[in-house]
Amino acid sequence: MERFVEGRRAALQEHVRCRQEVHVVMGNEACDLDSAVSALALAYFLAKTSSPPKAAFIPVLNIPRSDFALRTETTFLLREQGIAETALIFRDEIDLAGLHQAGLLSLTLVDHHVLPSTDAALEEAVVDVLDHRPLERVPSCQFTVELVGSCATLVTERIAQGPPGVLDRATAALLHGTILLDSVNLSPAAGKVTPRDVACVSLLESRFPELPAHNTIYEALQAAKFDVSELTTEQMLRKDLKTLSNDELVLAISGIYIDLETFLHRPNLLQDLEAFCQARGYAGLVAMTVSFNERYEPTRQLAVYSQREALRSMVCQVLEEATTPSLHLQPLPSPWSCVSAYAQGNALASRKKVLPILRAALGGLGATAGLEEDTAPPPTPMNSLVDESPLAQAVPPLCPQAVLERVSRMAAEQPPDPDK
Ligand SMILES: [Mn+2]
Repeated sequence: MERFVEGRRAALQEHVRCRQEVHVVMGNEACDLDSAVSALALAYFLAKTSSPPKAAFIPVLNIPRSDFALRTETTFLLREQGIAETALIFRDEIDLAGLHQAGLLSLTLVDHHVLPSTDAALEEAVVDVLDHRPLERVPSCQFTVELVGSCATLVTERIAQGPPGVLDRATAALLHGTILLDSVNLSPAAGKVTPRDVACVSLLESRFPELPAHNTIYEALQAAKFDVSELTTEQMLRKDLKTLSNDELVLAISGIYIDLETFLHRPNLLQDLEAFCQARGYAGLVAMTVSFNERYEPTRQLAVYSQREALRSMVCQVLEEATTPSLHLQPLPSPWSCVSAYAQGNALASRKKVLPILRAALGGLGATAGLEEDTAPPPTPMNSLVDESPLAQAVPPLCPQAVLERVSRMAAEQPPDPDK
């Protein structure tokens, strides 16, 4: 697999130059782990088994390269398997429409089966579909759409039906980790796993007995999903972002996965906040953080940033005085005069509860406010912990394992795009 990936760019260029078929295998626009791994593994399998292999099989990650760092569980698993990020081909690095116009493109869709309207022109190029979500539209080509826990299960089955000896260790590890993550560690309680997912995990383990234990890989992937330590401030702000707007301004609300004090003391924070808002036309930004203690109780903090003093005061006042629900905000020291920081006493008030408060405030600002909650370009495929704390529904104390499972289950319940 590693060598296969490393040769893709050259293969693509060579085939374009010689006007030979380019067969792209591509996942959905959220580009979650399942989409990325299914594309890589199926393209690898097709390249190994197609005879004569006159087409170049190219796995494409359906996001711009600049968004890849946000997919922390994917960057983690690929790095673990020695797959070079630089060799991957992202959506902004291949001209699919151009290839199609030149009559060179074949397209296999994995982990989705309906192209977004912006890609409607590519529909004629689709030759195969592997997906595990309910059939929305019957593809006009051959397709495998089965309600299993992970598209990686369908890819594993496809490989298992093919000639022996194709599966290598890295591909097996990618598929194995993906099925475990998607099926919430094969936990029946989470309601994601099917017997076919279990069978594929067993099959991969029988071929590669050295694959790590389920819990080890599952927990590592879950941890990687929420590990933002390597992200830049801009990437942190973008990872879990919503916006509200009226006819005067746009306000950003970012979920942040580190504690507020650490966040506020990041080097160049103020310049980064300013640049982020400037570049995107945001008048201000509300950063909501959530973290969990050893007993898995959430702590929430909140910061309001704007260079426009009047706006910042207004947003602060609205949040301080909110009653449905009351946020019980207590001011925290802030190193920056244009940032107001708070501890949020009401730790159960997730972003889902805070958004309507802000939306109402913006409505009061613009006279003819046509309010819109912007569902910006594919947000991160992960569930937002800022929206849904595992304790948001006030469950009685549980053992840590049960809480972890609950968090995982919530993560798994969300479709790749939590805003849709
Ligand atoms: Mn999937």
